[in-house]
Amino acid sequence: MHIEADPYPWPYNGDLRPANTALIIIDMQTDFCGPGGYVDKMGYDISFTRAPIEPLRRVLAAFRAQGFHILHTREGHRADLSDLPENKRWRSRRIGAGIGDSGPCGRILTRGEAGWEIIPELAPIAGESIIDKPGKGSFYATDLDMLLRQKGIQNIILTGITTDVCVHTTMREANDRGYECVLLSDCTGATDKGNHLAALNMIKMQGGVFGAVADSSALLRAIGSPISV
Ligand code: C5J
Repeated sequence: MHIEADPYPWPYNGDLRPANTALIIIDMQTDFCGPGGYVDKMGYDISFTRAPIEPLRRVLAAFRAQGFHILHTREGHRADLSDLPENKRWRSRRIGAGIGDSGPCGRILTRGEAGWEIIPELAPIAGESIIDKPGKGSFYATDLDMLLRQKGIQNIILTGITTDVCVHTTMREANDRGYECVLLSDCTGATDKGNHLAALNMIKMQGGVFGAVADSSALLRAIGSPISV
């Protein structure tokens, strides 16, 4: 089985099964897409980072029904900020959304605070792994690679926010580790539309330098799931 994707039908070897394929949902937290969160405080239009919620909800329901592996990530820092690089804090304060400072949703990007939680529409359920990460990539300073290897994962379907930052960094990290990756264009979003489109384009260069790009309807069609789950 494969899905219609650009620049090649994905995965490359046609071996797409619930047992060897993981859906990774990156940072669908209030801080990145909710009112009063980090992205909102920085002054960006959160409609761009909220756009993936509905398509992602449909993919999540279909994947749960078919028994695919599902993992969620959360970007955030320890309450004492001991894992927050000083330059990351400085830059966030400079744009008016200091990590660790108080905001409308509690301390910004801080573990345990309301803004750091995954939004209710996409909340993890029992059996789904959650990866807490201090950086943009989901492999750096986490046990994600170990979990994927233990589960026998070969294919990764990347979704979440933001396309050009945490999703892209994770896709690059995964690709270098030999995972076969696809990014779902309508299940991702960025703080800037142009950056979202550029990030999609970068994946497709050089015959698919980081993998491929598809959309959720192609995926749902391929796995035989009704598009309107
Ligand atoms: C950012 C993320 N944009 N989840 N984080 O700082 O992409």
